[in-house]
Amino acid sequence: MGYTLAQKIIKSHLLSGEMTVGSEIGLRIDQTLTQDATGTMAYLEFEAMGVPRVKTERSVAYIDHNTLQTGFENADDHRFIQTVAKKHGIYYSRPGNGICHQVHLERFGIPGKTLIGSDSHTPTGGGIGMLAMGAGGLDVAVAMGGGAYYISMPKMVRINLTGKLRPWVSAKDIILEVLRRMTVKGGVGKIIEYGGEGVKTLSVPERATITNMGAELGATTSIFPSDEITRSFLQAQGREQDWVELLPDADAQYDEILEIDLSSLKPMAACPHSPDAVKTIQEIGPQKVDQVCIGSCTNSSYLDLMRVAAILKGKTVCETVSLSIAPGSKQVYNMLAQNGALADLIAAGARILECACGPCIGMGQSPNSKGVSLRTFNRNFEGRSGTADAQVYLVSPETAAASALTGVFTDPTTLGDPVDIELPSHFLINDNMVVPPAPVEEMDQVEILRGPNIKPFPTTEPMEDVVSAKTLLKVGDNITTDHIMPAGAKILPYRSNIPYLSNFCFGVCDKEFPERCRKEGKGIVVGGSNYGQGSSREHAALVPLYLGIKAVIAKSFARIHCANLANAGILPLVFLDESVYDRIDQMDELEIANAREAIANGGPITVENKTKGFTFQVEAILSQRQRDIVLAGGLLNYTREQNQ
Ligand code: MIC
Ligand code: SF4
Repeated sequence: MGYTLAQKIIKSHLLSGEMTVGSEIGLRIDQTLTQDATGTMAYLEFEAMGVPRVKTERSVAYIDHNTLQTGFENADDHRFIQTVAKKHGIYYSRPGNGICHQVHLERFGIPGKTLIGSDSHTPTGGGIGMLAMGAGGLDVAVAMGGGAYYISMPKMVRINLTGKLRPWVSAKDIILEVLRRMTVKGGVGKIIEYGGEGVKTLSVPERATITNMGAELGATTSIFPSDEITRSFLQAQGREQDWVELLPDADAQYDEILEIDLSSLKPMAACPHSPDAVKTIQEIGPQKVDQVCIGSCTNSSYLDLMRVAAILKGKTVCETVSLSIAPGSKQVYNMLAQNGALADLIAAGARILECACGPCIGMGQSPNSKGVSLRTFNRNFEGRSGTADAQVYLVSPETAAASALTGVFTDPTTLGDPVDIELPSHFLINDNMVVPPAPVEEMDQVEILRGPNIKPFPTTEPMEDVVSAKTLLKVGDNITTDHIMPAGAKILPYRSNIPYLSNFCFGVCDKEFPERCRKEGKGIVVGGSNYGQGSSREHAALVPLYLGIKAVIAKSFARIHCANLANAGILPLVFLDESVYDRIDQMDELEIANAREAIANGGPITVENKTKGFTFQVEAILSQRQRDIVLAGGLLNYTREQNQ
């Protein structure tokens, strides 16, 4: 039997385990990336491991999230990351150089290599045939130290693309269609491989839009073949030597197959507040729009912004709309400046932002009250924009630009003659904003500079014999890490200050939660299905840990968050009978007797609801290795134990 594309890369990087669906496999990691919002913590963890120099082929530290700098905190954290990078063998992409995923695709990604990043949109690298996955900061730290990255062997899904997109229909519409069909939990435990004749009609940036937003399916990752199109992209980036051909075997077996006829797709939008609430622009109708934001790691490539510039050229943004545009990288920005497209954007009235995540993570550009905001981003979770009652829709750059001009939802297919933009045969290459690490012989002299915002991360104790605590919060389905640990301009600067962050934990759901935790000293959270979807931020585990949360009992978990809970030493438990969820109320006291023994042995675990007087069963969806990690009180303790 032949192999799929992903299976081939897994096979060539397999350090432990069997490639059978659901069993834990350990992978050798060739490349890592971090961004600043998760990076500070990841490098503190890397330092705690005591490895002098990274053991990967390439590790890059990007600064792209926390670039508002409204106080000393961000600048201090950037300086910390810059000095850590210099000392320990990591390349440092300076603020202004662009969004990690866009820059990594342009300058560092290599087909057939493995990449993990402390950011859930790391699968963007699948656009050039990498096996690229989002992970918690601690897992990235371990990989930088030469350790394996563990996942459970995913199922393989093939999405067959046929036909060709009609003019004005975009790669964003393809991934919105996939989200519409599969939903935000449809990809959990799966790798999505794109194939079929339609693949040949998509450029690398278009493929990267699709693999990027595959994160919203909950998928382990998404991947495209590495073909002639990949080769010309790498050639245009001056990196043809990095190209290898990578195709699935003709007799590869897939667990699921989906067909999408590209020529049947229409411009679409994901409606508030979920990336899978997809409708066509025509179905939504000509509703009023208050704000349009173009950018983010999903849609900020040269191709995207050239199309936007062509639509805006010679026109004026509607007087009731605020349009902001953030180019994805310095390369894109510089090329637009050189060829005049930037002038067209400025002349039309666009507010040009620096090359960074910006509004996507609530760093500025929060919409007006109840404002309708059309964004080319990948997430529209409630409150993420910084305005609690904003209505955020996710759309293609073409739909965004067309709507910015009219002030209402506008289907770009009504714009008339298509704009035909080709990828350049040579991108502008200038890596002067990437600082290389110090040579080995000089690394000891590099001093690491720490600001007062950097606080030690929470320490943990080995798990107790009996886990007994009150249900301090009960939440519903699809709780995101933005609910658990919000981001945005007011909080994001404190990512290296867990005690301060704890004041905002679950703030979107229940402002009293942190206080309740402090009063009770320990607690359990009860959740619905797909608990912890979205970001890779390990703060969504470290902060609850700091607040005394011992276990989360949910109907199901998102992959990265589940691993982050285990790494932090918090028990992720799933109900064996989901209907029990309805019988538990906030403040019910739950107890697991013999918890250590039950975790060590595996299998069903009995929980007593002491308040209501009944018992029910749960299961820890953990590998043997993760059971040992939880028993040790988290991955750092476990690693220390292993090294003793
Ligand atoms: C996001 O898009 O939610 C983020 C901000 O990029 C996160 C990382 C973070 O929370 O720092 C992600 O996607 O992992
Ligand atoms: Fe940055 Fe937004 Fe991409 Fe996250 S999704 S990496 S915040 S641009």
